[in-house]
Amino acid sequence: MNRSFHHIRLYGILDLGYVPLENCEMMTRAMLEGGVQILQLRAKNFPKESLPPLARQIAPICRSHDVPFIINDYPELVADCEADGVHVGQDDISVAEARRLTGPNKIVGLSTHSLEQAVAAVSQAPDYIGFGPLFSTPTKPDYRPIGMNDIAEAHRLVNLPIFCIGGIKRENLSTVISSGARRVVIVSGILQDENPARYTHECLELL
Ligand code: TZP
Ligand code: MG
Repeated sequence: MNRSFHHIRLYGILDLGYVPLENCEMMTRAMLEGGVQILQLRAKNFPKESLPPLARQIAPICRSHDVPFIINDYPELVADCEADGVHVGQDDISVAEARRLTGPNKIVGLSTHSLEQAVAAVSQAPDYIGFGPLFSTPTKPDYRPIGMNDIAEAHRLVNLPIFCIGGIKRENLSTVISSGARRVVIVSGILQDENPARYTHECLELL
């Protein structure tokens, strides 16, 4: 598995809030076919034990596309999920603790919700950060949107791969890019489109 983020522009999340279990494999294939370059399984409100069996269906599909597979929230499940890494939030355990739990050579990503948090993230040395939500989004309803004004400054100050996230759609992606974004996460835009592979591909073209 190539763990460099150099080429990675588009991050897709298989969010079980949008995708019924029986459609997960099909949706994974569509996202990968469309060109998602890193893929996360996000299963808020699902029992922890239900993750590994599902993840082990998704992992080989990602591997066959040479796309890193990340699970949300549970560093201790990375090995059991056959995942390449974990994504943790500001209120979760530290990046260092997550690395200890995943074991060596795994990806650890960290959410940030302000310029200050993005700058502070550098000392934790995650493999990448999420930066947002830029816009209000039903995928993460309880967070105040931070807008696009700090995107360029975050890229100047933070020497980590930065994935802008939150309310990004094909329709506003050009504006987000013009504001300084180089990498993005798109969740509901992809998952709710009638043709997720095409939608993904069109977003990737813009990046
Ligand atoms: N973290 C910050 S915003 C967000 C997460 C997980 C949700 C992004 O989802 P969408 O549907 O692309 O707005
Ligand atoms: Mg979390």
